[in-house]
Amino acid sequence: MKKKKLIAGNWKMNGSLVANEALLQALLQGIGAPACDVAVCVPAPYLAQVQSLVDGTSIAVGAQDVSAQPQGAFTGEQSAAMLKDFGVRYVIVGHSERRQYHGETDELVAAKTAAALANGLTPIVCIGETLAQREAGQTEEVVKRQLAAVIHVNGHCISEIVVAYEPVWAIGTGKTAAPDQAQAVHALLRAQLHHAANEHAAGIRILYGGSMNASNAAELLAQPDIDGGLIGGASLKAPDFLQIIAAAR
Ligand code: 3PY
Repeated sequence: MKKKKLIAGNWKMNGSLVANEALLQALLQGIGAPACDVAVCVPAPYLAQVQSLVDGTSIAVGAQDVSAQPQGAFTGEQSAAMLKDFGVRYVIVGHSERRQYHGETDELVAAKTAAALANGLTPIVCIGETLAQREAGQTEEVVKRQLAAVIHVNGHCISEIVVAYEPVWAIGTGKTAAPDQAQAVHALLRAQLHHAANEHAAGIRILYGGSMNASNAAELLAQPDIDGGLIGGASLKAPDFLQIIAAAR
């Protein structure tokens, strides 16, 4: 089954009111009628600004994290319901930078995924192995464990999530998985989803992330099990992001 691809920008902790407006204006001028779904996952303080700039366009808004809790004494956190209030459609969950710098475990990532789904947000669940794990031959074991944690989120159909395979060694390093290396992991994940969710598995989008850019996107996106990209640095440059969007058909 051919799925519509998803290209999602992960702005990380970058941007300003002025820079966001210039970037989005350039994107909206160049985007035309994209063949894929497009989203920008922006820092929380800019959700309202970005939502008002892209409202009614082909660009959807995403957040970069969500609390697993519904409300209460959790200083600094944002609930899924709050994100929904701002017109947010997607939320990145379990990015390796959160796993690494904030100690997020598979269990917490699963709880955040459940909170997002319960509030009608689409979680983009990130999984991926470190360089040490790849070199120790543990890639399959690691990504399968991370995916298994979110497959059986209570009461929700797995087809409502997006998976992003982001090898940690390719994040912010300029290194990218070769297309066949990435495809091999995507095929494993697809098989795992098929086993767990069979009739829904074919509809689940598995994105590749980790230094996808304007020069390597077309080859990565041509792989049979790569259904889009989660784009870091290249999503901050309008011409590059537009080129990646154009490659996703
Ligand atoms: C990257 O491309 O480096 C990312 O981390 C995307 O999420």
